[in-house]
Amino acid sequence: MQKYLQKALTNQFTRASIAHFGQSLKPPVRVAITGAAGQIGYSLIFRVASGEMLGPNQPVILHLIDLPFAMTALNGVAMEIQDCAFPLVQGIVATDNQTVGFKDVNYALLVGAKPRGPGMERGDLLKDNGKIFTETGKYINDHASRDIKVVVVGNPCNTNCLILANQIKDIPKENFTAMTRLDHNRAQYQLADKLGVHSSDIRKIAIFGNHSPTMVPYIDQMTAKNHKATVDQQWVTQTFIPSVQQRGAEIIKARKLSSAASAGNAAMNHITTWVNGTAEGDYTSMAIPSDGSYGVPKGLIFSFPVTVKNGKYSIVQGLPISPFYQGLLDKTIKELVDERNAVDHLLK
Ligand code: NAX
Repeated sequence: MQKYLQKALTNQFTRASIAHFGQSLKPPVRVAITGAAGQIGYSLIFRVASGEMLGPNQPVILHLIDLPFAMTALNGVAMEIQDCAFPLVQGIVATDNQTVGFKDVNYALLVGAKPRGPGMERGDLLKDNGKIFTETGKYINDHASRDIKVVVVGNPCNTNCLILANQIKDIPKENFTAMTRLDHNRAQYQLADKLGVHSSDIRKIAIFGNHSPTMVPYIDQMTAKNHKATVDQQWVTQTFIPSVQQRGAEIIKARKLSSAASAGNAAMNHITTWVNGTAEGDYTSMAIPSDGSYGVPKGLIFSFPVTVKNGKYSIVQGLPISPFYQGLLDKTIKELVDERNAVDHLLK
C-alpha cells in the first residue's frame, strides 16, 4: 500500500510540477517529518508541501513518520496531500519504519516525542524521550543523506537533540539543532506590540538557553525600525520575560490544546533561515552545539543568537551581558547541565 501510494504520487506530481514551473525546478529533496500524524504535523506538512519552507523551485519528497498505531490517521493525511495536487510534491513516503523513513533524507523536522503525562516527573520524560531519540539517531546515522539538516521540536528538545547527535558518527555535529524559534517569534511580537511597531520591525533580539521556562529572551541590543529601542526594565522583568516563558501554557489554557500552528510555523522558519540566511544586520535564535561561547559548557545544545550565511550558522560574539542577564544565563545553563547529567548513561 505504501509503495503503491508513493509510486502513484510520484507520477502524478512529477508531471504537474514540470507543467507548472517549467525548467526552473531544482532536483527534489527529501524532507522527513516525525510525529506526522500529530497536531503540529498537520499544520506543518501542508505548508512544507506548498513550497513555503524551501521555496517555489524546490520539489520535495515527503517522508512522513509516525508510530504504528497512527498509520491509519497518517494515511488520511497522505490522501489529503494528494487532494491538494501540490505542484512541488514529487512523492510521499508514509511509514512507521524508520529505515524507510530516513532513507536519503536531506532535512528532518523531528516533532514526534512522548508527551509529559499527568504526574510524570521531568526525569521520566527525559528517560522516555531519551530512548526515542537514541533510536532515531541510529537510523539517521545509518540511512540519511550525509548533508542532512535536523531540527528537533519534540520536547525536551535541547536534550533530545543532544542524545540524538551523540549517535551520529560521520555527519557534522553542527547539522543537529533544536528549535527555539517559536520563543524568538513570540518575543518579537511582544516587543512589537509594546513599541507600537510591526513584528518585522524588531531586530537584534535572541533567545539564549533551554526551550523551557528558564529560557532567556535577550533584548539589550534591540532595534525597532533600524533604531536602537529600549523598554523599561520593570516591564521586561515583570511582564515581558514571564510572558514569553509562559506563552505555551497560556495558549494551552485558552485553546485547551498546545500551540500547533505557531510551532509548525517556527519549525519551518528555522529551516528556511538555515538554508537562506539571516537578513543583513539581524540575527535569529537556534539551539546548537555550544562551542564554549558566553561561558556555556561545550557540547550542550544551547540556544544562541546566530547569523546564517551559505547554509552555515555562526554564534554572534561579544554581546554585552549585564549582571541581570548573567543571572538568568546561569540558571538556564544549570538546567541544561542537570538534564545532561540525567541522561548521562545515554551519552556514552
Ligand atoms: P501530538 O501528540 O499531537 O503529536 C505527536 C505525534 O508524535 C503523535 O502522532 C505520536 O504518535 C508521534 N510520535 C510519538 N513518538 C514518536 C516516535 N518515536 N516516532 C514518530 N512519531 C512519534 O503532539 P504535538 O502537539 O504535535 O507536539 C509534538 C511535540 O512538540 C511535543 O513533544 C511538544 O512538547 C513539542 N513542542 C515543542 C515546541 C518547541 O518550541 N520546541 C513548541 C510546541 C510543542 O509543544
